[in-house]
Amino acid sequence: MGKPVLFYATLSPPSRAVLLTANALGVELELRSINLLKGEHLTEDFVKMNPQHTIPTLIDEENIIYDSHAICGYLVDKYGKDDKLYPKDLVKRAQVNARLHFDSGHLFARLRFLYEPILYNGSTDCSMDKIAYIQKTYEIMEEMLKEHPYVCGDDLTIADFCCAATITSVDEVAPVDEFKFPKLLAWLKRLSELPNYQKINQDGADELKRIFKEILANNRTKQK
Ligand SMILES: N[C@@H](CCC(=O)N[C@@H](CS)C(=O)NCC(=O)O)C(=O)O
Repeated sequence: MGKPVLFYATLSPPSRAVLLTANALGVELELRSINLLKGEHLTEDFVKMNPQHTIPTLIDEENIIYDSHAICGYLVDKYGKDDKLYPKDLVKRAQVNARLHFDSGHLFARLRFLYEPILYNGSTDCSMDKIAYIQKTYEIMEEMLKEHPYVCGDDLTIADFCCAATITSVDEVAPVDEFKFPKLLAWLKRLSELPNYQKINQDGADELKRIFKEILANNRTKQK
């Protein structure tokens, strides 16, 4: 049986969430890099595979799975030695799913709302409104982490990987105030101590923020 194939980019937060999951499970993936800025996700073949033309996209034994949250859960269910990262218990799983939807529908959605027009459409709209809208999600995260070290309680789950991959990709543009969000910062530090975290997540997150600022500056120059 061949390795599962992952179409991904190190700049992409949801791709990095999948890589963090695979790393935690010890699953080897065959990595195929996709350059979104060059439109490599819009080819006929890619769209046939994933009509949403998003990365990450996984092929495992001819099955195509997309959406990072679905992929992370799938990898734990299929390859995990146990269910710690994505519990099978009905209530615990529902709680992890809720946090995965929180990433998808709030954290990542707000990052996307700010980043995409600037990265792809020449926009210069990096308004305080959009930044504050992202920072509103930090308030929710701070509450989630009030009594526990991880977003779903005492144990690390795939929801931590997904939320962290997003926040680390935007936290310089929408800064995390150390006085308002001490639990959130402590959680990020806790995750940063995971094996290979720097290489798998932080380097790509830092590069995305650097590129975002560079493209924003270029867009502003062109608009003058
Ligand atoms: N909910 C999806 C979002 C994936 C997503 O939007 N990925 C971006 C890159 S970070 C992408 O592929 N954008 C290209 C497009 O939407 O056409 C997931 O978690 O996988």
